[in-house]
Amino acid sequence: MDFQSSFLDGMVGVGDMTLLESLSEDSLLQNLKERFKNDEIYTYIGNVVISVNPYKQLSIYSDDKVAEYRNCNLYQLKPHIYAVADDAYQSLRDRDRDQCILITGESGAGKTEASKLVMSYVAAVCGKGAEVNQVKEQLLQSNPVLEAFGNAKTTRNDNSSRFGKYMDIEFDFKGDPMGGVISNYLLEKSRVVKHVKGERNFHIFYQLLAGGDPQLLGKLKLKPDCSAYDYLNKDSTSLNGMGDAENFTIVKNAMKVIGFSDAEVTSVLEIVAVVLKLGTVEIKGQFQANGMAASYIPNTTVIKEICSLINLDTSLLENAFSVRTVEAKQEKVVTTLNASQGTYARDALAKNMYDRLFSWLVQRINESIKVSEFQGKKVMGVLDIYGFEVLENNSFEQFIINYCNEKLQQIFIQMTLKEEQEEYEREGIQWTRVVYFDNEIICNLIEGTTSSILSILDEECLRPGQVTDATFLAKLGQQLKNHKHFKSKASQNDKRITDSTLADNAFRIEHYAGQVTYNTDGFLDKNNDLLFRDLSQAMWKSKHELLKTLFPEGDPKNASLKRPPTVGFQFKGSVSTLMKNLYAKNPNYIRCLKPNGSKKPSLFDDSLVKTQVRYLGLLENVRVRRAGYAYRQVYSSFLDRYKLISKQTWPYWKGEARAGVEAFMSEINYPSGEIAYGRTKMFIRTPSTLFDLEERRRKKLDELATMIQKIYRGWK
Ligand code: AD9
Ligand code: MG
Repeated sequence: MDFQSSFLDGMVGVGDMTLLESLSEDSLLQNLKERFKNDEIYTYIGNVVISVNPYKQLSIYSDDKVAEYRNCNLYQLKPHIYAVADDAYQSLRDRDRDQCILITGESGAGKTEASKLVMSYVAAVCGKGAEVNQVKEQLLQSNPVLEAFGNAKTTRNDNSSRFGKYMDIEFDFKGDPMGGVISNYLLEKSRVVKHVKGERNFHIFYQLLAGGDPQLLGKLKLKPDCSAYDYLNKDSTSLNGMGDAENFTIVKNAMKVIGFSDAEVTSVLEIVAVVLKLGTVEIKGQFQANGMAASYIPNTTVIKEICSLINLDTSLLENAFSVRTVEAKQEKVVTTLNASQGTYARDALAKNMYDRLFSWLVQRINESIKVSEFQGKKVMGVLDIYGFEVLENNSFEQFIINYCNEKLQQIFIQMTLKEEQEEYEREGIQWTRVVYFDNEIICNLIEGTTSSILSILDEECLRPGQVTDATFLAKLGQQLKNHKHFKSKASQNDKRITDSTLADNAFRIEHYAGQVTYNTDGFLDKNNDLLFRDLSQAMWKSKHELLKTLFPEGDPKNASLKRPPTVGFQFKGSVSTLMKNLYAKNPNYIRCLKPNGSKKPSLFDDSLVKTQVRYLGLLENVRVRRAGYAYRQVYSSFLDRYKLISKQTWPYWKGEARAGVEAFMSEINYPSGEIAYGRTKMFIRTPSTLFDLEERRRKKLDELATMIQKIYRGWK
């Protein structure tokens, strides 16, 4: 894709940063700032779009705008996300190339909004007709449903995606959407039972309580009051500008459009209610006659309500919270749980139930939007995954999220360089490779088959004997002490640790995006993600159809099922599949920036943006883009714009476009090497040459205007 010279006409700053006169981090930053202050939130680096979150509604997404970009001559249009969407769509439809839209940036930078804008643009410009419209609606309506169940308010973002999402939209040969497939990546399920002050649980809980009518709440045995539920932070239930009750109506409607039956919606809400209520089941400890601690439930009202909702014998659930059965060598050993183990079991059940419900929702949506295999299918993939996160306390979840972002950065580097190189080769132009920071070393540190953080974690999880988060950390320290991007105190010999902020139970990774310290507490547990068998068996015995299907391992027939793979192992597998999928497609990039940390409009925090510019490698991106030639354009468009500077080509040129360009360029004596003629495009090495051409064009336009005025006056 070649974005035309949108920096040219009445543009604030420079619309394509490959054309910055003097390139430095500061000039790049100033350009973004100047544009942002004028509500120009989109800026290009060649074919990459930088988007700065405006934190306010701009009038740039109207139907008129869609029409403008649709029939666009990109020539004079301002940079816009619609331009990328349009280019990707046209290339898919007319050039038969599968596309992917990669949206990256930190939490709150605007990825999810960007993905929705791309989807709505494509929906607006592709085919019409009743059937196609239904498909479009279903695809679009998957967003509110998945956001309700998978997004939550965090300190960084009121609507933070707590899962990763990749959606393939499938088109027929005409470019009409036929359906799609959604893949979901690791939901942050720990949020179900715990979240820090100022944050919230997943939106659906609040939506149900605020928007459910008395009859529904009565049926679900819920009170319309968040403070009645321990899993909902009592001090943080309001969400600025977002009405939970209104959103509940939107979600219910979206489920209907997708094709959920009333019974399915009820089943889903029953499980949501059960999860909420589990948090209020109080588990206490007592000593038995044999001196062993045992847990019990002093007040059985809630557990009875739960069991009536899921059609289960109360004693089965009570039992699952108070004992644990372990089968060893065909022998069953039953141990009693103390109060904290009982509470742990309760929370584990709530987290698993919600997580499995979420995956079921994705599958159910996929069933509705599924298309059977057909010839000539074209695909556009849209990736919206949780952004890079650095919190005060970073745990396993942040480790996984940041690992994923590391892989995305890798694919960005490889594909940008590859693409650039290929373009020069295609056009038959000489180019020297640019040195770019390659984060492969960090990816290997995390996911390598041996001596990587994930491999060591799995070893510890699978090793019999006394394994703890501390033994895991010690092993990391031993094996990785010489790694440039890793630090921990676990290794006594590590002389590099002079930093007192690195706690004994933590390790630090030097990510491409900066240092992050991870607290290892809970790593083993979260990676193992084992649910006591008593719990899954109890759930499977429930006569609640949906719930039962969520716990297949509870079926005695499946009792001999092998140990499920660890969370890290599974995640690595899905990331690798995702990467293969992305590599096979033509990439389009949207790189989102967060202008400030307080979610405010019109505030541009230089240092915050600078950090992001740095870690997104934007400066290198510009350098790569202009390492050879800063500007390139297909001959016909170039001729159209500049033909008026020469009498040879103005007003008409009858020959080939390339010959026309060569004709007028030969009249100007640019230094040798400044211009190169490729097979379909012409290339300009430095921005000042382009500006010179622009200046010549402007003068010519002025002359023409004066001439016309004279003629006009002569007439009068
Ligand atoms: V996270 O990694 O999921 O926590 P995102 O997805 O990058 O994050 P999101 O798209 O949710 O961020 O944007 C955060 C908020 O910024 C939105 O809820 C909007 O209020 C605001 N936003 C983002 N983009 C735009 C925009 N183009 N126009 C107006 C925007 N507001
Ligand atoms: Mg998001």
